[in-house]
Amino acid sequence: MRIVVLTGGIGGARFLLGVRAHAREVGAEVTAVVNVGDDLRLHGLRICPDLDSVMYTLGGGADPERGWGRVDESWTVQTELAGYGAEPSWFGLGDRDIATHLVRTTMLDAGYPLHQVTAAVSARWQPGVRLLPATDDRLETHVVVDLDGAQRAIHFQEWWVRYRAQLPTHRFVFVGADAAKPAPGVTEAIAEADLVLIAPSNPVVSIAPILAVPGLREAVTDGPAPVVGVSPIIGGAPVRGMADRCLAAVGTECSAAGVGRLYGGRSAGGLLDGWLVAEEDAGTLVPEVTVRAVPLRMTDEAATAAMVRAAVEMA
Ligand code: GDP
Ligand code: FO1
Ligand code: CA
Repeated sequence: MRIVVLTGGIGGARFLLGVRAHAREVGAEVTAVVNVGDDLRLHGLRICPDLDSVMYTLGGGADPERGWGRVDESWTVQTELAGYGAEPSWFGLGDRDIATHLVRTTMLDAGYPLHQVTAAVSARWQPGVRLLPATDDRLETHVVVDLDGAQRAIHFQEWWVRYRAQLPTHRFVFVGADAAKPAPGVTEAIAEADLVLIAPSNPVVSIAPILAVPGLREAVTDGPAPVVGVSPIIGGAPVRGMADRCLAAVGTECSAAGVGRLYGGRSAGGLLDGWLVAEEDAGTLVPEVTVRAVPLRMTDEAATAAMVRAAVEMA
């Protein structure tokens, strides 16, 4: 059995722990198609937050509290950068994390495409899941905000890390999406999949940038595999993070129903065949979509694997 998961960073990474556990139980292969819209270039380094959250989490190197960056981290370089007044100082770079960015940037600068760099860098971590960036091409999420009395587009990371998503926010723009191609292996994995899972990731800044890559959405909707999504919203609120701010900015109700309808039913031109919601949201209706209510808090790997089993059963 082959499972493909569309995923962002922290939430998707925890979900993938459950997918991997379930896959080991039933002998399935898992390919994660990971968002690259968060990526940024800083202090000369290419940083891929969602790929790294997934890689570190599956590899056992992630800081479990933060969800991003490394466990047992130190911040000596960050302090030295501040000593030079090197801006931006608002984005935290841990010493261990910087090694990942150095290796990745060196390989990218040598001309290796991101999907090859991802395979090389993640080999150290033995994630047990194939990691593919949604695209090898430039695709960056920028956010149109009101700032200093004018409308401006700022990088997603500045919007989230520097301003904590507290600026008046008009829309999200996936810079480069139109010219981007699915990374080699992505549409092939989807075409051969027995099941496509939409992780309980942020629908607006994690899943949408993946689907914005021309040909990727169609590969899913026209593909052979049933598509089951997992709601990141429980009882009208995200379990963590700023998905509520994102949904508000795109005019979508912050609810399991709202996100289900945002993804839409596959037979109505949308994405989903099935939609897993929390028990608190039992009774959620999404036109043309089979909805099922199950425990949806990823409290540990077994709880998450149970969610995955429910998704597989729906398919
Ligand atoms: P990011 O890229 O680091 O923001 O991570 P993702 O986009 O992959 O996931 C963020 C989303 O994960 C948030 O919207 C959370 O609501 C969701 N999330 C986190 N923990 C849980 C959980 O235990 N259950 C569910 N259903 N969603 C969760
Ligand atoms: N998130 C923060 O809130 N503050 C940070 O200083 C920060 C640094 C950082 C460094 C590397 C990395 O891979 C991720 C980092 N993140 C940080 C998380 C990042 O903003 C993620 O993109 C978001 O969590 C959403 O995916
Ligand atoms: Ca992300």
